[in-house]
Amino acid sequence: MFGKILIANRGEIALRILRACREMGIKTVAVHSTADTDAKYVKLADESVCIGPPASKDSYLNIPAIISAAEVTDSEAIHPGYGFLSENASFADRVEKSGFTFIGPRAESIVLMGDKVSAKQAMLQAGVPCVPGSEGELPEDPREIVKIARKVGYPVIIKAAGGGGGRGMRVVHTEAALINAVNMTRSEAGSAFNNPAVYLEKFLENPRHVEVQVLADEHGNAVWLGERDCSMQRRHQKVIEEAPAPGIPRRHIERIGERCADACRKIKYRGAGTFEFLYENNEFYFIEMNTRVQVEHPVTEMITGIDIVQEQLRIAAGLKLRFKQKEIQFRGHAIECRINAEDPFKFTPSPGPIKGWHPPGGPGIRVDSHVYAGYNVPPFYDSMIAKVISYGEDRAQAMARMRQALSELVVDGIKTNTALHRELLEDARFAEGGTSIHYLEQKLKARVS
Ligand code: MV4
Repeated sequence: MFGKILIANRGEIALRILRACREMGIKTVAVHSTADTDAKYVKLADESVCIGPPASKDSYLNIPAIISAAEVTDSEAIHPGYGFLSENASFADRVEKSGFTFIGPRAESIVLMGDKVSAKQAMLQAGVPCVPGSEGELPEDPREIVKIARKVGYPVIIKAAGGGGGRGMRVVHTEAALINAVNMTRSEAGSAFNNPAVYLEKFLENPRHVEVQVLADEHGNAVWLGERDCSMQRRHQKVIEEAPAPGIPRRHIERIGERCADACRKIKYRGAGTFEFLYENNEFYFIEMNTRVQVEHPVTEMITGIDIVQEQLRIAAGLKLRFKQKEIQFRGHAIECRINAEDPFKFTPSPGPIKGWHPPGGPGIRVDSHVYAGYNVPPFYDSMIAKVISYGEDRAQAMARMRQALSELVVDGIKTNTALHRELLEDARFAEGGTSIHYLEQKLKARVS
C-alpha cells in the first residue's frame, strides 16, 4: 500500500479521501488555493502545499503546480476526487509519466469514456443496452441524417460527442427542425469542446436516472455495487440521491449490474466507475460512463458496507479486489441530501461566513462536510457545503431519519437549500418513489414562493 498520497481536490471530498487514508495508515498531502488555506482538511493533512490563487484554473486545475507538489512532498500517488482534474486523461497521463500513480482508471479508459460516441460504441459491443440512435457520429450528408432520424422516430435528441452531463444537447420534435438543430449543436460543440462531432438518439420523454456503481482491479476482476437513483435534480445538478432505486425488480438490477461488470472486464477498466442509465418502461438505456468517484458514492457505501474510496486506493496500489460478487450483500436503504450554499428560491450561490453550524446525528445519520462554525464559504467553487446521508432498514426508515436530521440541521450566516430538502421529504410523490428526472423542475415551477 502507498505510504503517502496527494489529494488533488478540496472541500468535503478532500476530507473524505483524507479519512480513508488515515484509517489505512497512509500519510496525506493536501494541496490548496489561497482561498482554502484555513480549510479543515488542510489543517488535518500531514502536509500541505499552496498551489496558487483562488481561481480553479490557477490552482486545482494547475497540473504543473500539482505535480511539483507531489515531487517536493515525495508523494507516491495522486487522488483527483471528483470534478476538477478527475476525468482529465492528459492529467492522468502526466501523473503516471512523472512517476506517480493516478488513483483512477488508465488514461485510455478516460479518453474512451470522455468521447460519448466511442463510449457508446464500446458499451454496445460489450453487451450493455444503449438508447437507440445513430450508430456512431452523424454523417455530413443531411439526407443521411434525415434517414437516420426517420428510422429512430421523433422526438430525437442531438448530443455532442465531447459533451456529457447535460452540456451540448438539443431535442428535435420534427423533421423540419432537424438539420438546423444538428448544425447548431455541431457549431456549439466545436467551440465548447473543440470537437464538432455529434450523434443522435431517440429522446426519452420521462425517464429516471439510475446509475450502477462498479469496482474493477487490474487483474481482470470486476464487481457491481448496486444502483443509485439520481432522478431528483435541477438543471443537471443532483439534489437527492438514493440506493437502491425504488420499485425496480431486483432481477432486473442484477441483470444490468452483471452487464456493467462484464463490460469492465471487456474494456479492461480499472478503478471505481459509474454506468449512467436512463430507465423508462422497465428498460435500462446506457447514456454515459463516469470514470471517477462520485459525489453520491456514500449511499452505496451505506447499503453495501464497502468503503469505495479505500477500494480505489487498494486497486491503484495493484491489489486484487477483496470480494467476489456473491459476497456483496445489499442491506437497507440510504438517502443523500446535498446541502448547498445557495438562495433557496433563486438558486444563486450564497457564499460567506458560516456563523452557526449544528450538524445532525443519531442512528443511521452520516454527514460528509468540511465546514464548521466560523468557516467562510469561498465564492470561487461549487456551492455544496455538506451531504447529509441517512440509512434505514427500509426506505420509510431512511426517510424518517432524514426528516429528523434535516430538522436538526442549522447553518447560520448563509442561505442554504435545507428548506427545499425539508419540503421534498414531505412530498407525497417522492414518498411513493420512482419520480422522473423532470419531477423537481415541474414541482418548482408550481411552487408559490
Ligand atoms: C437523454 C435524455 C432523454 N433521452 N437522452 C442529460 C444529461 C446527460 N447525461 C444526458 N441527459 C439526457 N439524455 C435521451 N436519449 C434526457 C437527458 C436529461 C437528463 C438525464 C439525466 C438526468 C437529468 C436529465 C435532465 C434533463 C435531460
